[in-house]
Amino acid sequence: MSSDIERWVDESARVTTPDRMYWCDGSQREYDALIASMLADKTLIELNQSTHPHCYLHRSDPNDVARTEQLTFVCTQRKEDAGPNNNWISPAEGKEKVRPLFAGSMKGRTMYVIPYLMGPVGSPYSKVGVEITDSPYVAANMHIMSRVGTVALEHYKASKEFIPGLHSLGDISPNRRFIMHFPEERLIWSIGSGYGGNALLGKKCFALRIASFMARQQGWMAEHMLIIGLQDPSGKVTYMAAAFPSASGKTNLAMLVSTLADQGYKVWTIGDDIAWMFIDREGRLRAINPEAGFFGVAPGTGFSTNPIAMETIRKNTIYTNVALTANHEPWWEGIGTEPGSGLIDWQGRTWGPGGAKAAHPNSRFTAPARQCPTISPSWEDPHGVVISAIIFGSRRSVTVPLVYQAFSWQHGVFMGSSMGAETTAAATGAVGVVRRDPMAMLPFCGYNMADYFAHWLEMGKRMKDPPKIFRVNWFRKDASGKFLWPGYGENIRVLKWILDRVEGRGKAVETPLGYMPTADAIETDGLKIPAGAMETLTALDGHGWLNGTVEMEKFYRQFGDRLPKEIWEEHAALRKRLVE
Ligand code: SAT
Ligand code: MN
Repeated sequence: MSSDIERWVDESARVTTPDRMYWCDGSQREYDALIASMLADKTLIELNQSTHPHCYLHRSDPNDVARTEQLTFVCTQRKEDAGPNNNWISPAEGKEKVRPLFAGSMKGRTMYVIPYLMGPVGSPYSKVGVEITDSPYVAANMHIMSRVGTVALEHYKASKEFIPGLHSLGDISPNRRFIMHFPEERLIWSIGSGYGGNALLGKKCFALRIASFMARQQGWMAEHMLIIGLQDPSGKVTYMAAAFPSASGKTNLAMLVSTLADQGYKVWTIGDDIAWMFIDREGRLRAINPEAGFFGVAPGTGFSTNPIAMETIRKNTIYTNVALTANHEPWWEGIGTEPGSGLIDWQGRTWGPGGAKAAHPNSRFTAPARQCPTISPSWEDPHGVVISAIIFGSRRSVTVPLVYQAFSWQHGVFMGSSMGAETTAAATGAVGVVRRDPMAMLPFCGYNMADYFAHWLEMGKRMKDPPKIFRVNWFRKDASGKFLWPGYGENIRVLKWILDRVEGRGKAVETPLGYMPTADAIETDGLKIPAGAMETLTALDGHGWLNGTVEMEKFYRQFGDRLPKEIWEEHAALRKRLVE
C-alpha cells in the first residue's frame, strides 16, 4: 500500500473520527455485504427478486435529490482562474469554512476507503481516485460506476498519482452542504449530501471538474459527452461523441434502437455521460468512457422509449427515489406500464392517481455498463475509439433546427460555446429556463470557461483532421406545445445524415447557421410526423437567432478580455450572415 494514500487516509480519519475504517477491495463479496448492511438498517428496500434479481431501492432525504450548483465551488488561488462560470472562494477560506463540518462528522459511522480507477484497466488514459466516505450507499454505487479496489491500486503502482476525494454525509442539511474542488492541488471535499453527482466523487467532481482542469494543463479533453459507435450497412463503425445537459436524453441516445435496422444501421454504446479524449500519434482524437456504469434518469425511460436501458436495469441495479408497486417492482412516470393499485411514491407515501409525481423527476438507476445489450465490443479498449463527429444538443422548444453542421472546427467551437439549454430537474432550481450551457459543461468545467474555449480551439489546431462538429435539437415544439420530432429510435435518421457528412456524401445547403440537410437528405420513409413538421424543423428562424446572438453577447461579456478573439469573430460573422 502506498504511504501517500495511507497518510491522507490517516489524516482524514483523525479529523472525521469514524468508529471503524474499511478498505474496499472491489469484490462481489464486499458489494453483497454493503447491500446486506443497508437492508438491515433499512436504507435499502429489497425489490422483487424474481423479476428484478439483485435490485434495490434507496430513498434519499427529500431535500437531497439533485446536484446543488449553488453549493458547488471551484477554489483556485485566483478568482479569475475559476471564472464567472463557477462559484469561487479561495482554497484557504474554502478549507476554513468546510473543515469544521468534517470535524467528528463520521463519529458512530464506518469510514469506507474506496480506491477506484476511472477508465479501462490497462489504459494509458485511465486515472486513479480514492474516495473516503461514510455512506455505504455511496460505496455500493461506486462499485457499479467505477472499477474499485485492487485494479485501481495496481494502476496506482505504475502511475504514482491519485485524486483524493473526502466525502461525508454530515447531517444532510442544505445549510451545511458544500461540494468543494481544489483543482490546483487536485483535491475534492464534499459534505452534506448523499446524492449522485454531489457524492459519487469519481463522476462530476473528478471525471469532469478536476479532470477538465488537468486536461487543459496536459493537452487532452474531459467532456460531458456520451460515446456511440454507428454501424453502417457494410459493417463499418464510426464513433461519435455527443454533449447534452443533464437529463436531456444522453442515455437514450447512447442506447438508441435504430428504426433503420433493416437497412443495416445500428448503434453501439460506449458511454452515456463522460468522455475523456486524447490526441494520438497520428493526430486523431481518441475517446474512452472513464465510467463503468450508468447513473441514468428513470422517468421517461420505458419499454417503448428505451428498451435497451430497461433490459440493462433489470438486474444488479440500485434505484434511487423511484416509486414502488404493490408487487415490489420499481415504477416511474413514462415506464410504459400501469402502476396498479397500492403504489408507494418516492417518499414512501401511498400514491393516488392525479396526485404529485410518484417518482421524483430526477430519480435514478445505477447499473453496470457490461449488462447493456448494445455495449460496444470496444468499450474497454485501452486505446479508446477514434472520434469522427462531435455533436452538441440541448432542449430548445423554439428557434434551434433539428440538425446542422459547423463550417469548421473554429465555427463548431463557437456553436458549442453559445449553446442555450432549457434547465432540467438534474439540478435544484427552476426547470425549463433557458441559460447558456456551453458544451453542456457549465456546471462541470473546473476552470474559467474563456480558457476552456481557448483550449478547444488549441486542440483543433493540434489534430490532423479534427472531427466534424454538429448541433442537434430533438426537442422543438409546435404552437400547441407538442414535440415536432419523434426522437428516440428515429434519431438514427439524423445520425445517418451526420455519418453521410463525415464521409463526404450527405447533401447540404449553406445557411447562416451552418450546413443544413437538403429537404431530401434526411430519410423520412416510414417516419410518422405531422405535415409540415420537417419544414419547421429545418426552417431558419432569423429573428429568433438574432435575439439569440444578443443573449450570447451578454454571456460572453462576463469573460472580459479573456474570451478568445476567435469567439467574437464567429459571433460577428453569424450576426452578419443573419442580417445579410
Ligand atoms: O447527478 S449527476 O451529476 O451524477 C448526473 C447529472 O446531473 O448529469
Ligand atoms: Mn451528466
